[in-house]
Amino acid sequence: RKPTEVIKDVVETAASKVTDALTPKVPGAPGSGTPTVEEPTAPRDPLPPKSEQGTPDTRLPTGSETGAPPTANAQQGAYLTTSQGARLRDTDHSLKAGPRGPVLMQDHHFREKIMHFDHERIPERVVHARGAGAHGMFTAYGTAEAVTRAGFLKKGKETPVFVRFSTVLGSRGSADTVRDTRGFATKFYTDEGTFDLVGNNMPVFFIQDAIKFPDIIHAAKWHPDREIPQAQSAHDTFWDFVSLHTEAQHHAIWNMSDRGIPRSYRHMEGFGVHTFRLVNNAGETVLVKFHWKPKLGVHSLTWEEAQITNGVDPDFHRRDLYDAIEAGAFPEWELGLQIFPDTPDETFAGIDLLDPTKIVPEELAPVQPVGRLVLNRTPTNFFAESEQVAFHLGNLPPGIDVTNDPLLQGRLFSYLDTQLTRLAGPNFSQIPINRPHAPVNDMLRDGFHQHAVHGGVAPYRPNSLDGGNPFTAGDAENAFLDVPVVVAEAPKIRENPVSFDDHFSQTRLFWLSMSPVEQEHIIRAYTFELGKCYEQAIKERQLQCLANIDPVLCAQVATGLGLPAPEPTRPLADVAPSPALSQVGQEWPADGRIVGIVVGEDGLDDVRSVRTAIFGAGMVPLLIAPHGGMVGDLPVQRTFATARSVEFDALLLATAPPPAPDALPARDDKAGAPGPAALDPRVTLLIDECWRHAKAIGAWGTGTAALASTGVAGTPGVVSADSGTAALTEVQQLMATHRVWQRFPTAAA
Ligand code: HDE
Repeated sequence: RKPTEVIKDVVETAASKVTDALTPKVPGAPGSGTPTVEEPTAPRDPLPPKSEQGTPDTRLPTGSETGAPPTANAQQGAYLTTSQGARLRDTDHSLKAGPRGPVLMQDHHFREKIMHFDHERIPERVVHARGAGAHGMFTAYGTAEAVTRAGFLKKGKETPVFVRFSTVLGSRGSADTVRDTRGFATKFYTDEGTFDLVGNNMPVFFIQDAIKFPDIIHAAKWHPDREIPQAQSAHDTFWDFVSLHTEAQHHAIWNMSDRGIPRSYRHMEGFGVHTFRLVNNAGETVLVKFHWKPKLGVHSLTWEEAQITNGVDPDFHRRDLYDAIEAGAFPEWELGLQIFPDTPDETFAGIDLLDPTKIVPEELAPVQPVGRLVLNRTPTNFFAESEQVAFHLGNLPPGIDVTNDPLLQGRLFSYLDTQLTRLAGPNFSQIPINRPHAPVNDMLRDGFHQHAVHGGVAPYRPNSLDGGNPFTAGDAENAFLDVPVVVAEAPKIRENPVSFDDHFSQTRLFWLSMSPVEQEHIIRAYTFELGKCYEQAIKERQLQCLANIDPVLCAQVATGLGLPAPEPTRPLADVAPSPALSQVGQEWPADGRIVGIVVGEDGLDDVRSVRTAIFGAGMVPLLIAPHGGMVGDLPVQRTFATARSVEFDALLLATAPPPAPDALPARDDKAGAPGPAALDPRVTLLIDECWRHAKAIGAWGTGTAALASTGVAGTPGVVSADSGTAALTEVQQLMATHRVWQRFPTAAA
């Protein structure tokens, strides 16, 4: 069929989908959902909603009011045109006075093309600039119905979502696997208005009051004189701030833990951080914290893996997200709630629920699952969707309300404000990815980049000229309720509640909740980061903070820095650990995990069955051979020159290949060395790294010789088997715990 016919079909289907949703309802008519209210004139049909309020999936015809043809997407027709639709003959040559002559100013096509290109970039987000998004579906279990009237949490309700993951500090082009907090922002396109849950992969924040956000971000981003380092916290200004400003210590220890270097977005928890207030149909309220629990468990990179990945594949997390979705290994999370009674003091078990530097341990308030999120579609266009998506904490449906957390309150201002420059004006909610799926009738008008062709003459209330439309809604029409929380009579002051002064007890709680391996990683992270600072006073001040968290932690970091370990300046908090905070000690599904297989020209029957078994287990095989193309009838994904261990989660060896001609000389090949290396040095490196990064390694047949020659045979998590499938079975069992944890040294134990 001709492209024009295909496009016509798409347009017609899209248009018919939205017609129903947008058909105006007569106010007060049965089933209209609009209230019968006293209006100054007899009600008449409301005007149709804005033409551009279609969902991102069902783009409404742009100009239906002007009689212009409908558009299903931005590219129509088979011919190249100007932006005004005139067909073009040539776009490769500017209009010149003769083939060697000057370019003519009248070349309007040239000027339009270059003008548009000159303005293709928009300002990057001031924080969370680097990110990647995906579409998905949220399905509610119905378990939250008792505590909230929010329709998208009613049993079985399906709500389309868009999620954007991000790092905080780096620029748009920075690497994915840096040590940083990750953003986890979810836009639920609910029938009752959009709900944005703008969270992070850590449950606490550096500051307790939004007024300090510029301070922490100025300190954590690059130094203003040289604009380095990029996407790093290992520098003086960051540690200067967090050591002086001790409420940041709790978030800082999360960053120094393995949570700061996630294996992938699919392996991260998400947290709403603040406490929110839910309200049900009876007007009863509870306080809640939102949690996302990944189906694959929480899993992180090792520090060395993260650093190698920064160079080998700076887009690692972005690629992983898209690859997993395209391979059908859809990333999944459960949304859960920690629910607390809405008491006047807004505390639970002595923990101030308005303090965003505090968690409530799951052992005290279990996370109750209320729905499931599946990401199943990658964006069609990165800029249009992931870059232009705009989140805002004030996007709340009826049934969810905010609390007085001063960090949350400040965010309610910032997220709208920032879009004015980033998305160039106040009409960013008309950009397709930001359009609500609920009908909109908002009386907001004009402004830069207005896409809607509003009808009517009375965008004000009350009016008689537009038949009184739009009408206000009440409880029966599911209007949003600002919960009438009593505000205590109090003086206007710039002060925090006293409970906000406790900066160390939960930081210690986190430290004590870590397994010895995780504690060791934290020690190394602090030692690395402070080791990259120049100012002695900053290192000493942070060591003092560490002494107030835990003397073992402080002593180990001090040794690494070559500095004396100070004594604590306050009694160590007596806190019970929260085992739920550790990512060690459980078993998880291995969906979408990648298994590298070193293959040669022989033993391909075994390789074939291993490959099939890996696919069967929902994982992905990555064949690594001395050359590209095919080995036998199997496609090669990586050569020894292009493979690096950080790309896969476990390694299988079907062969022990001798050095290929393109290998660099190994240590053994140098003059005076005992003899040529038996194994290609790049395969030796793969084995060494996998072993150091505690990944499962398996071999069979001639592959077992590779284990022997690298000296790893017989060590924990290294399997020699009679056949490929036998090796895979054992390796798969090892992968369930994410890593062979006993390979890590644990000096902190
Ligand atoms: Fe944000 N934050 N933030 N933040 N934040 C932004 O909004 C801000 C905070 C978070 O993928 C900005 O559209 C203030 C906590 C995510 O588009 C900006 C404060 C949490 C994203 C902004 C905070 C977050 C942002 C930059 C202190 C976790 C990326 C561009 C009160 C609960 C969203 C933009 C995306 C983005 C302000 C603190 C999460 C400037 C003032 C706490 C995931 O508005």
